[in-house]
Amino acid sequence: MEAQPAQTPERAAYYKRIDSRNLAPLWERLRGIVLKEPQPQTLPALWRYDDVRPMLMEAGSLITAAEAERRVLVLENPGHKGQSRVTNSLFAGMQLILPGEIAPAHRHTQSALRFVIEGSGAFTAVDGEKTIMEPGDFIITPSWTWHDHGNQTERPMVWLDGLDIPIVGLFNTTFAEQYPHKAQPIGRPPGDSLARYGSGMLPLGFEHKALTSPIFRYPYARPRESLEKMRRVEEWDPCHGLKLRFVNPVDGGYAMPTIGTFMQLMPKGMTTAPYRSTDATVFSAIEGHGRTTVTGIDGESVVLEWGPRDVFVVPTWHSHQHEAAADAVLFSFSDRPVQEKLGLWREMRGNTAGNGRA
Ligand code: GTQ
Repeated sequence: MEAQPAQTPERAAYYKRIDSRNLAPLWERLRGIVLKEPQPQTLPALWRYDDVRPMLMEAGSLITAAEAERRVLVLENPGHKGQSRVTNSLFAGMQLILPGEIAPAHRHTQSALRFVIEGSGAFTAVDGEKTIMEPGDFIITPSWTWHDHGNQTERPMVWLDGLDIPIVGLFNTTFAEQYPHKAQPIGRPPGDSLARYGSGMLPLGFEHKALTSPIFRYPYARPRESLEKMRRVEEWDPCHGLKLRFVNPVDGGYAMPTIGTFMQLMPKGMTTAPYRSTDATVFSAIEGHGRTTVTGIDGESVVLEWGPRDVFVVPTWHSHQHEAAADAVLFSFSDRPVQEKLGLWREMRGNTAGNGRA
């Protein structure tokens, strides 16, 4: 890189003068905006569920779901304080619905995923269909669909929310509105979308114009069983163990247009090979425990120790290695579909130096 241009009184006076005309010298800015490689502000971070849960329950006694609209503790990345984001491009939060509560119906252009952490049998209603939530389920609220959440069970229900709020913010394309009633009318039986679209088949003549998968709920049992069967052939990916991608059955693409979702299994004792990619990733541990060593571009390492229900973040272009102390299953999500569509996504496997592109 070229050295920073020298500062002279003439130049300084000139910069000041052009600033009043809303002009700026690129040669003073270039090094800060066109970087040789990513320098994310996002920090590696971990939220232990045992720490978060009591605080979430405390929120449950401070405010109702109805008053809060969404009773969510934002998982705010310490590198993005005050910005309500878990990575530069994504939002994450822990949402609590207590027995008898309804989080009122609304819709927004932001897409949401729910990854169920605790409780059983509460529902989220999307587009006239109630979707029952069970631990480990991945559930989708597509952009601009009415959704309300309700809990008619005896126990609190907690899930991890992932939304593309910062992406929609970047484009200034946010729209939101309240439904005139607390809950939307239900027009189809629970599980209807999974029955129609989630069996490796599609109804004849089915045309789907939306960009999001028509399946609202991907129950945990299915990918879990796939991983269990697949492990028998011992074809481990050195960087990921066994890693599956949730797909939209209509086109084989990601289940959501802006957020990629994944589930992986690593057998007890596995240490994955170093891996980095341009999509900062949010992990939610489901089974097992282990640790992830995350190494930044400056070579500094952080060790994140995780167990079931913990959430952790690996920032963009940070090399990481997982060590599974017991058979471990991780759910994860990132903005990878967006990066791929824009031709920006890169990965680097192993320790080789370079920028991941020949
Ligand atoms: O459930 O609709 O975590 O609108 C943030 C914004 C959840 C939701 C969040 C939302 C929702």
